[in-house]
Amino acid sequence: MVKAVIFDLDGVITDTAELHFQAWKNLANSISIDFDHEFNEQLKGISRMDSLNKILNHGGAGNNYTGQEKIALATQKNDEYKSLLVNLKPENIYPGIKELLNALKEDSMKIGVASASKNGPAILNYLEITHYFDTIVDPDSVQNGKPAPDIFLKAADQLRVSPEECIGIEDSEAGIEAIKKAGMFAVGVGTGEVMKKAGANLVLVNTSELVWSELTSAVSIR
Ligand code: B16
Ligand code: MG
Repeated sequence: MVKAVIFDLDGVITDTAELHFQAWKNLANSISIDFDHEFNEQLKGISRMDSLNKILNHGGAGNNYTGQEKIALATQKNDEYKSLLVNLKPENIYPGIKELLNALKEDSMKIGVASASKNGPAILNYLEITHYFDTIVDPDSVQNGKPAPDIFLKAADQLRVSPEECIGIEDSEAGIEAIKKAGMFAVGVGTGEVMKKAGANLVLVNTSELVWSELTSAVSIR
C-alpha cells in the first residue's frame, strides 16, 4: 500500500536540469573543456563536487587542480546557477506536477523531496510550492549521494513510512538506481532508454503523464 511519494527536484518538478547544464558548460568552457547533453546525463542527480570531478576527468584535467582550486571552480558554477534561478516562477513548474501534488494531498499521501541540490529549498520557494512538502531531506545529512539509496531512505524515515510504501520519481540514471536500491517503486521521467537501463518500474516521457490514478494502478500490477 502506497503511503508516500518522494520527488527528485531538478528535472522532475522544474527544468533546473537545463540551468545546471548551462552553468556547468560555461564553467567548463572557461577552462577549455567542452561537453554535450549526452555527457550531461551523467551529471544529473549527483553532487556539485562529483559533477566537477566528472567534467575535469572528461576534459583530461582530473589532476590539474588543487582541492582549493576545485572549490573555487564549483563556487563559480554555483554563483552562475543561482543567478539563473532568480528568474524561476510558479509558471516554470513542469506540467502535471501541481495537479499531482493536489491529488496526493486529497488522498492524504505524505510528500517528500530527495534532491541532491543544496539549492532545493530556495527553488521550491521561487516556485511557491514549499507548503506541499512534509519533508525536504538536507543532502548534507546523508553519507552517500545518489546512486546510493541514502537520501531516499532518509526521506522515508523522516516521513515515518517504510520504503516499500513509497513511490520515488526521478529524471536521472543515478536517481533511479538510488530509488531501486532503497526498495521503492521507481518512476522515471525522461529518455526511455536511460530510465529503463537504470531499472525504472514505470517510464514516462514527460511529467504531464504523472497522473495519480495511473501511478497507483501501475504500483498495484507491479
Ligand atoms: P547543487 P536533483 C541534483 O539535483 C542535480 O540533478 C545535479 O545536477 C546537481 O549537481 C545536484 O543536484 C547538486 O546541486 O549544486 O544545487 O547543490 O536532481 O537530485 O534534484
Ligand atoms: Mg533530477
